[in-house]
Amino acid sequence: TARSTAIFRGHLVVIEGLDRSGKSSQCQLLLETIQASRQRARYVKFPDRTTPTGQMINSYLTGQAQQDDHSIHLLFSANRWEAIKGIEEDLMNGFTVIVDRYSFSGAVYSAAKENPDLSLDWAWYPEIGLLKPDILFFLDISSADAAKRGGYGAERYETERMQARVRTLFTELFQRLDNVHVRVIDAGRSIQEVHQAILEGVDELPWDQPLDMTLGK
Ligand code: T5A
Ligand code: NA
Repeated sequence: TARSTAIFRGHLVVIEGLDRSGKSSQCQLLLETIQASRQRARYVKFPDRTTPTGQMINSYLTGQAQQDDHSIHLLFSANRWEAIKGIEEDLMNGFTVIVDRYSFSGAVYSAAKENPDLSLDWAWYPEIGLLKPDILFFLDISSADAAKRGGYGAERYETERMQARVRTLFTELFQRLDNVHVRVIDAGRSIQEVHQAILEGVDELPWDQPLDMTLGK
């Protein structure tokens, strides 16, 4: 039978990774490639520093403001929750939504602070019930390769000790979340090679799956 005018929803594609692993570069390339093939796509970055919660987060990250560890953690989470309805609408309108950092960064960076009252479990909890990505690409890079891309910047979490803990915790979190489709990508390769690896994963995604709001359940 002829395929009717059924419009499939877009894919929720999340790109996570260590600092300077090339997330933003890859999101941009993926966006361009999808749009060049005449499909609809949008780019979303977390934290979104433009909203009121995002402005508070930005002040914290740049050292202009102090925050309790739990309080800043919940602001990062709120910054996602306030965006999720819009993302859902875009997906239902057929846009592939490319997300630059998501709940996984959210849990891992807070838990990496070694605050005994802020475990990975505690940090994950506020993310439960957000949209589950159709695929999550984890851009993995050794600290040596990352260092070649320029020194750490001035923002709060950009220290070697913090980065090492973040890497360990990402692995721990992915092991726990056995229903999330995670693909680890060697991000030490050229920008084009990494792009090809991501495209292969995106091209394999089915088009007929319902939206899944069960992240972490
Ligand atoms: N955070 C975030 C939380 O604590 N909780 C949360 O909930 C969230 C969402 C800000 C901080 O907030 C934390 C995590 C962060 O510490 P951010 O704004 O995403 O988060 O951080 P950014 O500084 O924007 O991102 P990164 O520094 O991690 O950079 P990217 O996006 O990974 O890397 P990109 O693409 O900008 O590339 C970096 C450099 O490397 C080059 C690029 O040209 C660029 O110069 N490059 C390559 N060079 C060689 N080979 C390749 N394959 C390359 N790919 C890129
Ligand atoms: Na970035």
